[in-house]
Amino acid sequence: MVSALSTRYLPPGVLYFSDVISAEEEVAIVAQLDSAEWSNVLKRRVQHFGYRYDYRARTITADAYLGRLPEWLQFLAERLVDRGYFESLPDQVIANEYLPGQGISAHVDCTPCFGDTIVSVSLLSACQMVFRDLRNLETRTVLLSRQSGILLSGAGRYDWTHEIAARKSDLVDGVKLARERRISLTFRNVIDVQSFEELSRGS
Ligand SMILES: O=C(O)CCC(=O)C(=O)O
Repeated sequence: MVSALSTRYLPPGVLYFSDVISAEEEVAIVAQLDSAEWSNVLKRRVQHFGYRYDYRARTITADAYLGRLPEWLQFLAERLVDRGYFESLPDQVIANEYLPGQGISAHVDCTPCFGDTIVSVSLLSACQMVFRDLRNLETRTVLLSRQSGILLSGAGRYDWTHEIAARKSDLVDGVKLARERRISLTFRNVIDVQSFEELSRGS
């Protein structure tokens, strides 16, 4: 495990970048999220923007459209395009809140629902994300710092799972790092809803 990331260490198609937002922007985004309603459908609280994602059915349908991203997320979506991380403007964001001890199990983001590129921005706390190669179970553990971003594409998006262990601290270079409340913002592009509905009908 390394904390200062070399591109060679990351799974193929994964890119890590620090300082994607400023401390002031982080405070403003968290204030917006906390002034809205968090959903308790999962063990961790979530909020969906752009399109609602159905965790049980693993789908996004046309009636799940919630409207344009709010301005306070749109500027970040535009920044991710300006910096070359996305080719087209992401139109869906899920905010996940993790209290110390909470995590997210190993998964590959819904393949028919979302495009090739996914970016997750970390707010308020660092934590480790574990990647596992589905083909040979090789693992890579990556420290996500506060205000950083991690981009998943290609093999890192489709052939590796990612997860955050449900624990209160991470061991980083032999040092125990306590987790604080962490919020992540995951930006995605919903694949054309019409095609998706055709896909799910098997046509
Ligand atoms: O919290 C994160 O950074 C990852 C979130 C995630 O994997 C997801 O929403 O599918």
